[in-house]
Amino acid sequence: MNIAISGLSNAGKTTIFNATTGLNLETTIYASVIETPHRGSVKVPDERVDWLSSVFKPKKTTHSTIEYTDFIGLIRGDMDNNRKVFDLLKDADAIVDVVRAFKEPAVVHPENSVEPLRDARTLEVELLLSDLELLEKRLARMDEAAKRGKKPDEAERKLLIKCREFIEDEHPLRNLPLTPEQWKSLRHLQFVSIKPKIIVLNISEADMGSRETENLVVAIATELGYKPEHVIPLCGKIEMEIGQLQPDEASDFLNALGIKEPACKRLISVCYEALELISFLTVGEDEVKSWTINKGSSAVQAAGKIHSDIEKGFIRAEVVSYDAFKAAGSMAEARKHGSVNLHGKTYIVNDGDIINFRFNV
Ligand SMILES: Nc1nc2c(ncn2[C@@H]2O[C@H](COP(=O)(O)OP(=O)(O)OP(=O)(O)O)[C@@H](O)[C@H]2O)c(=O)[nH]1
Ligand SMILES: [Mg+2]
Repeated sequence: MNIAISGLSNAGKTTIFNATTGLNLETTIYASVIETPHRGSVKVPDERVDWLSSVFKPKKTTHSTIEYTDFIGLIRGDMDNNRKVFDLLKDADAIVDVVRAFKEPAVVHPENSVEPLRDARTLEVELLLSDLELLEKRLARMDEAAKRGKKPDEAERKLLIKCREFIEDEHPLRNLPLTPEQWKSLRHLQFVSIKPKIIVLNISEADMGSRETENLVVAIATELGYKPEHVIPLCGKIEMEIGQLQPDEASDFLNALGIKEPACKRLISVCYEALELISFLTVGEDEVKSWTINKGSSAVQAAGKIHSDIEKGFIRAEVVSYDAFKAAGSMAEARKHGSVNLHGKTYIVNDGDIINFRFNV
């Protein structure tokens, strides 16, 4: 999974990138100019994988991974600059917009004042403008082709016009109600406002847990049509310090600050929820591994995630839930309790299912 960190310049993008990846890249008080995006990969923390690994003692333990990218800031109205950022967003599964709420006079704000609601709106508008440009171009090309005698694909034309109207009403495409087939038919156009988005509100240390912060979260979520849980207030500066610590040191620090979950974990769990992702697990002496799939995936789709041969030759999925396995303590005990069940191709996989696929090659 690839998550692109975006935002205006100096909002704290690199700070959040450092907090989530544990890296320690330079952060500056002036807008940075970099040619290539920063990339960092992190393990998705999952206690279930750690526990299963302690039971099976496999040769290899593999967590799911997330790749974060961090690049230059978006600039209001500067399409040439923003296009570079959007090219990166096109490859992402989700966008994390960092919105500055911290007040630090030494750090230059591109709009010369700290106004989080305005900036969150600006970031959304820039996505809409980019998609609008793409739509206009596409529709113009269809019209030209029609003039030359090529019969237009009416279904596509209608859909694109619907998208354009939605954007002109200032709504991002991610909120447009469409059928799965329509979503699929839009995919190749690589719209950016179609991507799931989460907002990180980068607050001052003094505002952590404050009533003002709570109100700001609600204001941004309401105004821009986000679920409030998809607007995450956190103090980038502190989170970056936490990201540099060893886990045992970090937990003392978190307790002292009253932070329940560090940013690196919190962002991942919110992204999983927003993207409707779940994990299933495979276990054995060779490897304990977690696999990320879409919620609602069938057993045969999960098999395909591992290998196309397992999908093709699928016979049965032998499934035990993580909780039942943990309660039983071993596969033999879980079987005795009747917790291990055989399922066919259409079984809908649950988060935390431990699966052994039986297949023919
Ligand atoms: N006080 C305070 N300062 C912060 C916080 N987050 C970031 N900063 C500071 O703000 C400045 C900009 O942070 P960066 O992380 O470099 O911001 P950026 O969005 O990556 O900036 P560009 O890459 O230049 O667009 C740095 O001096 C950071 O130390 C915060 O939560 N509180
Ligand atoms: Mg930066």
